[in-house]
Amino acid sequence: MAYDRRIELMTGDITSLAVDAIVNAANPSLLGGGGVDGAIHRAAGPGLLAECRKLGGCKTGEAKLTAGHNLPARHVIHTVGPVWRGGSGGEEALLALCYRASLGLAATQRLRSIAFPAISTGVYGFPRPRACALAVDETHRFLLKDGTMERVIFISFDDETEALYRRALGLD
Ligand code: AR6
Repeated sequence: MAYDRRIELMTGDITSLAVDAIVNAANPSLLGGGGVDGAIHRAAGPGLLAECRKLGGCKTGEAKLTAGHNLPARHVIHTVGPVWRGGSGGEEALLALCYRASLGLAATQRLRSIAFPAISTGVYGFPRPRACALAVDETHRFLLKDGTMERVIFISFDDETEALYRRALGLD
């Protein structure tokens, strides 16, 4: 299958991207943590935490929007991926929901560019090949019926993850 040219791959730090929204792989408290969540809060500054405190948390598979504060990105979409517990607890469906909820929220806000980290593949332990394939599938499904989004970036922190995205897009 030919991949949608609105999809781009990058390697690096998501906090450096000047896009309409970067997606945060958060936890249900939305009050910060390690990994990409910690990096986003550090770069955004204390205003992000203050705004997050007012949101009342976020359930697994859901997404909430804040401003980007000191980030070059205009907004942050906070989503909570599933913790991997072997795969029989609906983890795949929940991770798919994260992508659907984040893209849906971006579309309702008329955002045109969005960047995703590999949600759940760090501390939460979701197997990377499956997570990358699922991210690509859900995004393709969304883009088929969306006329607003211009760029969906999958940003990897390491070369192996980028290779997994390339495979999922049929680029290798
Ligand atoms: N830019 C892009 N990707 C990154 C960055 C960055 N600056 N930093 C890490 N990654 P993780 P999770 C990649 O652990 O598995 C937090 O404590 C990383 O290599 O950040 O969803 C939250 O508060 C990995 O591929 O998120 C939660 O408690 C991916 O981002 C928990 O971790 C996700 O790794 C969420 O765990």
